[in-house]
Amino acid sequence: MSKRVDWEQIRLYVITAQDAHPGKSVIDVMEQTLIGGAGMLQLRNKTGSRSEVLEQAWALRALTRRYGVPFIVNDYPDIALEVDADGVHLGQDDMSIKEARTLLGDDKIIGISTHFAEHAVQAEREGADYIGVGPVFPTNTKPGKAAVTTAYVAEAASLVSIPFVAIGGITTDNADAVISAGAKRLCAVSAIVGSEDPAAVCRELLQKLKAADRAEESSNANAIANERETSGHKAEENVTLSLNGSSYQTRSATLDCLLAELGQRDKRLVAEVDGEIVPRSRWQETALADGLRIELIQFVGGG
Ligand code: TZP
Ligand code: MG
Repeated sequence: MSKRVDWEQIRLYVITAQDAHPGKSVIDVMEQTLIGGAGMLQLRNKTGSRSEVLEQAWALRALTRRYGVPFIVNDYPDIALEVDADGVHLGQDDMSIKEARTLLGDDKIIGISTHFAEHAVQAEREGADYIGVGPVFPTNTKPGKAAVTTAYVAEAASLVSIPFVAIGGITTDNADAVISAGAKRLCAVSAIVGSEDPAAVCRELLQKLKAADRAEESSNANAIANERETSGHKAEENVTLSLNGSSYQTRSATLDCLLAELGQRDKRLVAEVDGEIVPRSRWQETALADGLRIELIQFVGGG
């Protein structure tokens, strides 16, 4: 799979945290997240021996292959290579992106945690494939790390064009605020793997992301429609008309646009062009030209 991942499909990134689910195996819990729709998994084990990490990496590699999902290893580029993971995740104090790239080659994904705007810009410049943006909220999974707040999520959204995942203290209760700040991808750890039902939490977070997609699509469609309605077609140059007996200059290209420009389009009125009534159904196709005589006759009163 490697670098040829489809980031459009990766909306929810889940990282292991075995202390968050005593009595349940890492592999079972991570499989639940895949069943719930997780689009990318990371092995993060800060306390185990290298051989334990290697064993988990082999198992998660096999699991993620079955689900067709990219697999990332934190802290151990050598293990990432050994198990043919799709990439590595670096911290700010780990090896540089350049060193990781030399070690892993162009085909592997390199992600890096970032905590403020300069980190984000630098990571993109140095060739990171994605960045983590966080911790957005205080979190016991990364204790002692100051929360960057949703303000940094908004900055990252406008500053970088590589994918970013918002991370840190994200739950189903606060995810909407993170998405509203501009996050298209979420990463949650304890809220998912520490829950009784990791698959259900994944589904709920994904639903929130999808709902935001739909809201954005419909607001984009409205903006386009409004733009068309308010600005309409504009002519290259001004045309000079006679409007209700006075000279009038406009860049509206059609009668419909002119009426929108005058704030009259939704009024009850009759429009005449050179003495002929033009029905409302033909306003859009009635082109304006120099010298036309336009009369707008308002209906007043009821009836
Ligand atoms: N990097 C930034 S915050 C964090 C990491 C690994 C931990 C996120 O865990 P949680 O439990 O979702 O707050
Ligand atoms: Mg590290």
